[in-house]
Amino acid sequence: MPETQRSLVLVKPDGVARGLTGEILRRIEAKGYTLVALDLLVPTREVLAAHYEEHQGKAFFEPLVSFMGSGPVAALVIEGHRAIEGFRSLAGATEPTLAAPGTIRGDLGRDWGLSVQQNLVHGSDGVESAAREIALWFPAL
Ligand code: IDP
Ligand code: MG
Repeated sequence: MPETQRSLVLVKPDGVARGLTGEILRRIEAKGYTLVALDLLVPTREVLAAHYEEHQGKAFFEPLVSFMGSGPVAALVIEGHRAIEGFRSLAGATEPTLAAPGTIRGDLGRDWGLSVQQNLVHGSDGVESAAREIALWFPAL
């Protein structure tokens, strides 16, 4: 029986600032996933520190939290069979230089030589992280 999954997706501040929100949403919808929730907000440090708790202590943690709080982010919840894995596939590899052409990061992103990779999107990486992240960003869901 198909198991519907939900994933938390963020269009990061670089994606919103570059006017790529619509293009990224278009790719998600064209793939066939359903939008369940959508918000545009500047996230607080508290939310970002919790969101990226697995990366605390790493060299890029502070630059990452600073970058993610530098402007509006489009936060969304998407839904579909295997949507968690499917969005990670749409997004491509973390490093935009290595991300395959055809992916969001591969087609639209590049390395800017900064201390944190500005790679346009976040997507939950598993069922447990998706549940945790959706509760963090959309407590009403
Ligand atoms: P992911 O977003 O592909 O899941 P993670 O390893 O969870 O990648 O890292 C979270 C975010 O932190 C990345 O999307 C990227 O913006 C940034 N990042 C990860 N690793 C590095 C690094 O080695 N140098 C600079 N920034 C990094
Ligand atoms: Mg990750």
